[in-house]
Amino acid sequence: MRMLWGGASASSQYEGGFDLFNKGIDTQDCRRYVKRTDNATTSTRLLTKADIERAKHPLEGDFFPGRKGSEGLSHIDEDIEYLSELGIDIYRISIAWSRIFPTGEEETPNEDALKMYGDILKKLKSKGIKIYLSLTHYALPLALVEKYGGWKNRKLVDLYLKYAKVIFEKFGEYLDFVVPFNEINTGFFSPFNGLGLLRDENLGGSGYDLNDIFAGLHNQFIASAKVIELGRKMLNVKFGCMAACFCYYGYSCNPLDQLKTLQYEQVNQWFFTDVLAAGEYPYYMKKYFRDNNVKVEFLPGDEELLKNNTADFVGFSYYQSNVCASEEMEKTAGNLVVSTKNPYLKANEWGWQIDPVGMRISMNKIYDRYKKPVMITENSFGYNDVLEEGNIINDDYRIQYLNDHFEQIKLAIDDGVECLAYLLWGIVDIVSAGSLEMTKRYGVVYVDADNLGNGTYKRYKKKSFKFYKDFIEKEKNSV
Ligand code: BGP
Repeated sequence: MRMLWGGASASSQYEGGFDLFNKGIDTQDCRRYVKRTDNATTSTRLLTKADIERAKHPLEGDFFPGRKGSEGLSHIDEDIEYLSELGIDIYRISIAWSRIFPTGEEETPNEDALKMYGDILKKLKSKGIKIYLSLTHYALPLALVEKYGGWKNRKLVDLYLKYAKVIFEKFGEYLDFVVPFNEINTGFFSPFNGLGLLRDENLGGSGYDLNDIFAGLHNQFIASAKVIELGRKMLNVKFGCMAACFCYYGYSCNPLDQLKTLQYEQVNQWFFTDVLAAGEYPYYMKKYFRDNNVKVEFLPGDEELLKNNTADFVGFSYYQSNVCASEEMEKTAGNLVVSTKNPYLKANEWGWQIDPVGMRISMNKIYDRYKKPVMITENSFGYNDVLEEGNIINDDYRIQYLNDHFEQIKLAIDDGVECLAYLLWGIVDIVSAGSLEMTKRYGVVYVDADNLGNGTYKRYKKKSFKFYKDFIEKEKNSV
């Protein structure tokens, strides 16, 4: 099958429609936009009890970007036309669990929400677009955080399976690819809060207990395996796992920098895909758990479940590469924070380092490790695009970024890597997951909205729209 070219988005960053069809409040609806500090990192908050109270009872002027997204649900027909005009083969969307089960525990699903998603999937299929579904993209019903403490409670596995079963029953005929969890390796140490753990300031450090983190991850691994086991009985789709690929380089040829780089990649990247694509916990995590007093509770049958329900392909999001330097390493929340700049690379205003060759390196490393097809599930260049006179957006920098990355993808395929698809992140501009900023734009279609949700939400094609459209057409005609 020819490699597919498409796009991707996420419910809480795209949809808006916060109060449509009695949606339950979820963890992404609680993340309040906090003006960015003047350095390149963002100052978004992690979820605390106070944040939840504030989200339930907002103060004057509070803004929760996940509740507006790019107002996608009210522009869905127009946006699908853009996807069709681009000629994309495949589109990745996520479904908000809390639309289907507002508290996560209702007896029956929300039929209005199911109809809404069904209409979207039908429209996409009517345009000949394959569907890649993320069952969840960081968000979980807030009620499950408050009642069970989030994913650290094994109860969530059953509730998640119940949600997945409804999605498979209702939409199975439309689905081509499914991933149970978006970027399972970034949910816990970042503002995304994919585990739904409450940060406890009294704990000091990152505010998390490492045992809660790895209990939550184990439950997500088990949920992923159970979803794949169920889905293989019900559907004819390919199941993926997905991790953010950070592509690490040692700061120098100092062996200590190389050692730190190896360790950083193991804990922050390979651990997750080793479990989900190879089917078992890797040796190096046993030492990590010993050194950090972490005890992961395996229930009877967990090992077989993981071994017998591995992913068909390995998805990864790729934006940038990073540098690991032993003297700059610092441990937080059981992870190493990397802050070193690469003198050979340029970066965007968020400090993300532009490295097309890193894409080729990542594709080779992932394929070499698992000998399973890879899929680039997110890629593009975050930039504060300017809407010029006549509603023009001259994003030549994004065209350059995409062109350079496409070249490296083709070189990786020439190396022998089997790549299923490339998905451009946020084809229509969406809210940034990390910084909650609308001005960190990735798309080839501009959305007129600012970081506080003000604007017309009108869409305007960027210069990169034609670039991507022409590229896809050339790809289709080249086979
Ligand atoms: C990934 C997420 C996406 C997306 C992307 C870009 O981690 O899967 O949701 O947002 O990062 O990051 P950001 O939006 O923070 O710029």
